[in-house]
Amino acid sequence: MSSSPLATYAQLGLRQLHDQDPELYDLLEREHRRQSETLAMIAASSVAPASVTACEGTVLGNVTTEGYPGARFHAGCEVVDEVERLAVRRAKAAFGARYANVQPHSGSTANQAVMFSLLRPGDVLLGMELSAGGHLTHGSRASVSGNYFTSIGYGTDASGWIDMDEVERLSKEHRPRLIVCGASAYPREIDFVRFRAIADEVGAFLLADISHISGLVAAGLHPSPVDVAHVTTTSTYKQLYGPRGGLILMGRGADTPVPGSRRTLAETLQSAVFPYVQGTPQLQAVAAKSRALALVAQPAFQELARRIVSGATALAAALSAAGYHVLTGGTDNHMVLIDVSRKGLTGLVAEQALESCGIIVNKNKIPDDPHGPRVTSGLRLGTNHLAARGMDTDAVRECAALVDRVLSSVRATDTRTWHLDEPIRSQARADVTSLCARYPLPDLPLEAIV
Ligand code: DSN
Repeated sequence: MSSSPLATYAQLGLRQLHDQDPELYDLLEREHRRQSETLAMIAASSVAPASVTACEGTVLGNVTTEGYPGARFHAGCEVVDEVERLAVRRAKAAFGARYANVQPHSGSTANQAVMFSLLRPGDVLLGMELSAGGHLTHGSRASVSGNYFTSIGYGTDASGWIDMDEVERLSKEHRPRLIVCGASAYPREIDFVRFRAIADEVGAFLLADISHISGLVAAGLHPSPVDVAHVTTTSTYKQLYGPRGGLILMGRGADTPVPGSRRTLAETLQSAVFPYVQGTPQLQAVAAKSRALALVAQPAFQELARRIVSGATALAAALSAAGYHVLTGGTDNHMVLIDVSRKGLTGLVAEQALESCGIIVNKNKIPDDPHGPRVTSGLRLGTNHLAARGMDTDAVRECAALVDRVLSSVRATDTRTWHLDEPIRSQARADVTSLCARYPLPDLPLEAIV
């Protein structure tokens, strides 16, 4: 293997980078070290195994083509056709889907393909408000989805639970053509069945964007929307531990006729990705998705998924016991949302103080938040990384204690500035470094290759 053309090419690339471009090589090394030595608790990310990342550095990236396997617009595709067919088979197997499209460059592009093929400009789209935990692409005014379509937003109640009665009321009032469920900041199970019943009642399509919870769905730890929604989308770099990219999936909905056309949903979505919103696929990313999906099918992934959920449950309980207001009172998935305003902090101050100690989280808006998205009153924490490090619930409780130690010690001087005594900061940083060393990321240092 070490002298195969593939391995030689990968090693040569790193060696050339090291020798010929030390400035860039050093930056890559620094980032490698930063990820190893900090506690990432960003709910929207994970860590791709080295074999996934290796696929992205291969010569598949040199193949320019358009179309799908067996129907390309360029020659030279006999190998990449097999790569893409394998990825499609693995995506269908991982989610029990009848249809899978592995070409979307991201979850956002996957959502665009669905929206731009099923809606006309001005059609009504009902999605979760960004400020309530939805996603930019679900109809936010800041995104194309909230400008080309007439976007209506549903939210949560004051405790943070999706208000399904509001979803039903808004659906009956505005008669959307598409309802979007799925969130980027929501710690509870999503009731796909009720969403579908509402969609059917008003004649809407239902799109489930499971980007945040797709690993739990694949592992059977969250109900699957694949046979419930008309279309399901996900990004591949969050809970699938894959590369940057997206997937479109369909179960029973695949054969649904699209009103006003002679095509099924599967046929419509196939041409929505190419040629409607994308051109050349990134075949190196398709290979990396395929590798990640193979890992999702292994028993070890079930164990990882269980650790994600038990870790988040332990994190929510520990923070709650330490006096934090945990939205919805807990979590069903990988995510915990806390209100830091009751500790006299903004989300921005809490995020920055934690980062100075090597704990990486993100500020997040909470219901009725008086602050904008760059300040906020909340924090979003997640356990995808902690689970990948092999942390059990005791180790997660150590993380919670570190978070609490920093947030109890930092003093906000206003909404954006703060002070943390240096001895407290440096002790917390040292404790984070030692926790990271006890639970190392499963990776391969660059030095071992060069
Ligand atoms: N959707 C954004 C988030 O949840 O943070 C990025 O993936």
